[in-house]
Amino acid sequence: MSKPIIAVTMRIHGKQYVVNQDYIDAFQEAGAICLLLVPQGKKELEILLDGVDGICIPGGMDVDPSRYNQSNRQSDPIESEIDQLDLDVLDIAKEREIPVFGICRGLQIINVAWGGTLIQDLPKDLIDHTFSSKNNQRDKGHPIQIETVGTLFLLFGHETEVNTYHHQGIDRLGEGLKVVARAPDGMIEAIEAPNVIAVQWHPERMAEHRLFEYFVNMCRKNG
Ligand SMILES: [Mn+2]
Repeated sequence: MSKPIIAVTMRIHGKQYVVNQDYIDAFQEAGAICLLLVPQGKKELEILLDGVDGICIPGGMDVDPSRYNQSNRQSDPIESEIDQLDLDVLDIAKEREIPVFGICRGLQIINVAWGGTLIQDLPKDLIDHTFSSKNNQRDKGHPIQIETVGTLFLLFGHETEVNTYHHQGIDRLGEGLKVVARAPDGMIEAIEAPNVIAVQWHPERMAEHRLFEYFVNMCRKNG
């Protein structure tokens, strides 16, 4: 069985392009080949994405709120070059119907690319969505309730526990996206659309990798 190629967008740390190894390990264990993308022109990205079977938009910094026409209220840090990279790649994915898997910031910028907005700094009164990062809990954070439609329900059933490392979240949902999971405080924790699945938690840091296996298989069928 041939291995699908999954392109993963990189992040910036100081003067270095970086990618968290957990994503690469998870995709490779699920049977994929990883191609890493750095910021560059959209035409160059179009060339690199020829023959790519799937795209992962991983976690990272906050999206510049000017991308959804809002002034900055505690969106920090932001990195315009990385926003442009993710948005260009998503644009190409939409046009070519390449499957997309969004994780944390990935879910947030997918929502922005589909015309939605973000909550720039989540209130912490009911659930502290930064909980896992403070307590180093890779598999625990809060439960999510899963809608019976969509892929997530097939993988996890009505409810599961996820980690939580985010201070932003979806406010107004982008057009054409469907909410498939929420935290008990109402926070949107997963969205789907044709060829798109995105989650607000970090499945690459968890012990089980059902989502990666599902996504890699989905890309295999497409290719
Ligand atoms: Mn959360």
